[in-house]
Amino acid sequence: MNDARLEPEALRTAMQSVGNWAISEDDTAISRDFRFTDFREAFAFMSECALAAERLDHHPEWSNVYNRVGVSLTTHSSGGISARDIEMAGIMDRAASRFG
Ligand code: HBI
Repeated sequence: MNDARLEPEALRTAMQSVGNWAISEDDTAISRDFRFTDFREAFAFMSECALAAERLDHHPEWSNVYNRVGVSLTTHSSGGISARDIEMAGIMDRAASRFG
């Protein structure tokens, strides 16, 4: 998976393959807010995603307040959104879908 910044058309196509992620105004990151039943589920989600991030060597910028997890993904080396961000977003979508 390369770190090259996705061009606008490729980015639009790639965004169709993930859930309700928003592109930042400066087109450098994608973000999504996840909401779970309780803190336990939120933290279990974060734990699962943390292991995936290590496997991918692609780490989210995220925050957690009780049952909510806010996530932002960007590719530092290209200063924008790459296929790695899209891949990680899909992994997070699928992890979240396994909770209530
Ligand atoms: N995580 N989200 C994100 N973006 C990056 O560019 C990134 C990362 N984790 C590790 C990393 N870059 C680099 O340390 C490795 O690709 C070498």
